Amino acid sequence: MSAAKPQPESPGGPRRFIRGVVEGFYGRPWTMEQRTELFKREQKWGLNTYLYAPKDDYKHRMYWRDLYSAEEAEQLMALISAAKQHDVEFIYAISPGLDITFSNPKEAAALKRKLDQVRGFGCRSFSLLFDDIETEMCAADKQAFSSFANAQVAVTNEVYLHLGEPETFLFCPTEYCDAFCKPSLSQSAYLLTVGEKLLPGIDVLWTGPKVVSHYITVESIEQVSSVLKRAPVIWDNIHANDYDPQRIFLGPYKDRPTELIPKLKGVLTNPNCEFYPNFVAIHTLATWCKSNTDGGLRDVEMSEEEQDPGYSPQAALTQALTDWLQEFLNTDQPGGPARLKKETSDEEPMQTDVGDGAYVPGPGENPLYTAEPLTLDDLKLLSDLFYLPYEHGATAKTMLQELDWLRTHSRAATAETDVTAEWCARAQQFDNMCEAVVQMFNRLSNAPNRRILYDLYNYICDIKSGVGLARAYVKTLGGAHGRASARLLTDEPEPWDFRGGLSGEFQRMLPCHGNRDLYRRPLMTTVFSVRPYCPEDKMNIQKISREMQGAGEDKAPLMAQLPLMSDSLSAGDLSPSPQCALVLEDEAGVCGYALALTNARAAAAATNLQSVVTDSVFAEFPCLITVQLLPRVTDLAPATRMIGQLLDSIKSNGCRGVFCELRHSDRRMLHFYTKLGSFKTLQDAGLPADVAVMGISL
Ligand code: GDL
Repeated sequence: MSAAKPQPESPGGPRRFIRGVVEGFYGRPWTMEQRTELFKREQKWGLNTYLYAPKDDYKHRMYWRDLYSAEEAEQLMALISAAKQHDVEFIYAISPGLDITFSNPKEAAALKRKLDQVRGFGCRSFSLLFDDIETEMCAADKQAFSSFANAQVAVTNEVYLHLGEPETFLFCPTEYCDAFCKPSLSQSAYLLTVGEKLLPGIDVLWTGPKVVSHYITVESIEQVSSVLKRAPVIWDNIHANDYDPQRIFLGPYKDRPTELIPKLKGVLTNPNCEFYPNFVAIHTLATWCKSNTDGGLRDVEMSEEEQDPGYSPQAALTQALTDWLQEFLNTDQPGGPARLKKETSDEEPMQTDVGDGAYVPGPGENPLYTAEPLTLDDLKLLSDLFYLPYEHGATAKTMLQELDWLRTHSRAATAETDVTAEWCARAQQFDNMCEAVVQMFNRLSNAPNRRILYDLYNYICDIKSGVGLARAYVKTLGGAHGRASARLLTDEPEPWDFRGGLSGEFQRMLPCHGNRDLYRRPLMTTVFSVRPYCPEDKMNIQKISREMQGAGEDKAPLMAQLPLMSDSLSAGDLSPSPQCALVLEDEAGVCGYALALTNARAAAAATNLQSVVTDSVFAEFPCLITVQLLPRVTDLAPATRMIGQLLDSIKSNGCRGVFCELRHSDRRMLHFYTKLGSFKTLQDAGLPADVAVMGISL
């Protein structure tokens, strides 16, 4: 069942490892010219597959039943034959899931008719996609099929057999990643049915643990393979950017150990919507596919260079950027500068836009503008600024760290009258880094290959402005007056001084501000870990609870506070439910905890404790949790992680509602729960004046 390693294609030999690109994103599809360019590159880099699945192409998804017109047919035929010429397998995908009625035989007939038409264009490989659709079946289908999976599998098998069991036939399930599996990967009735009933010649697409997976581990693939009863083809969204118009991904293919290769049927990357900037995404995937998989055990959590002897993301990136630089400097492009073309080519151009007599400035006249050439360092910086969905590149991280340091060590923050020499030196370095971004922008916008530039333009403009704002801000922190500060403080800002439009305003108003903890983590010098509670932690927890209950100017003396069930839980008078107690630790020891009682009412009754919550709260939110953090935990991200883990365990214990009791004087915890955003105030009536009750349904 496990797929072979990448190997030379041999007719009649073992089935090949599918490696290439899926055009599977939302938004403007690529042009036929771009797709043909893609096939050339794929061939050059050793990739062998292209999956045609542009979400917003009318006849791929919304009007899937409609046949192609003569003109469209001609274009598709040309495309399929271009793929063939470049040894690329063209897989035609169709997404009927928006409105198909599985039980109506006319629908299967419509699918067959459409795919027969495409077969007539020379295509031999096909795919049915059921991603991103409603999971509720219509009344007619409910009558005919016992489940959604059965309906999909029936129609897929029928179409596959109709097409004569093509060598390559892919199926994308509706539960296409761990996160979508209900209730979990190993218990998903949907996927178990797919695994059992989908004909064995059909391969299954899978995006990994999440839609956009940070890591894909060997273990996770072994798990899904055992459910699906076949090795999946990874549909990798690592470089997809259709979900955020401010981001594009120019970092290397990463965090997928090459040990995966023998465990998979293939890998297809669904990259950025912009065609030309995908050079790095596709080039590095090709390097990964070619990598040597011999070697001992590796761990994706290990540091980058040691994690995978067969593949180094950094080396693959440098290789890709070196080749990409040549592409940028290629003057033989539509819209490229004729002047350069003339200088670099021996051939006389048939026609140039400067005509025969190219302008030569006379003495005392303006010299011709000569652009500084783009460098490899520029491209490295560009890639660092637009790296990967879960990671910024090294320079971007340094810039964030430096800005954070400058902010927290400024005059205003330290109440000093002057900034120190160190502050000034670091502010200067930060300014230099910002200047490098501006210079990179200038050289990029003068590069001869306009097609790549235009695809990148909005992004580089955006980062240039963002960097400009940060630069001006640092100047004001250092006490600069004049233009820099005026730019930030003016009453009449220009529109580029408040970025992001309405969506930006919404984000700034949300409690977690888009939950950017990911990028704050590298700024922290403290390393926190969350681990299960053990009996030796009891004393520490009691200590933290007492300390926090008594801390704060406006807190009543401990003895005067009304006892809460949470106090008994923290004091150890009530024991937390099994697998429902976690502690947070830093280098100095335990600094926080999260404990839960999954049946709080029963525990209260058993110990004769008075509870402040009403019976209706108990009925809907049976589980009590209590969380506490020492003041040295200033970043709430690790605590958020801890509570996330606790809620997961509570949920897997079968509990569907959680509440917590909070004292109004405990502002920190009130702030924490409010910031989490998901906890709502449950009960006001009948509570002591000092107490609030918040809860969440799981
Ligand atoms: C998805 C969609 C894909 C989209 C991607 C990133 C799959 C199977 N489907 O869920 O079309 O481009 O997310 O937004 O990945």
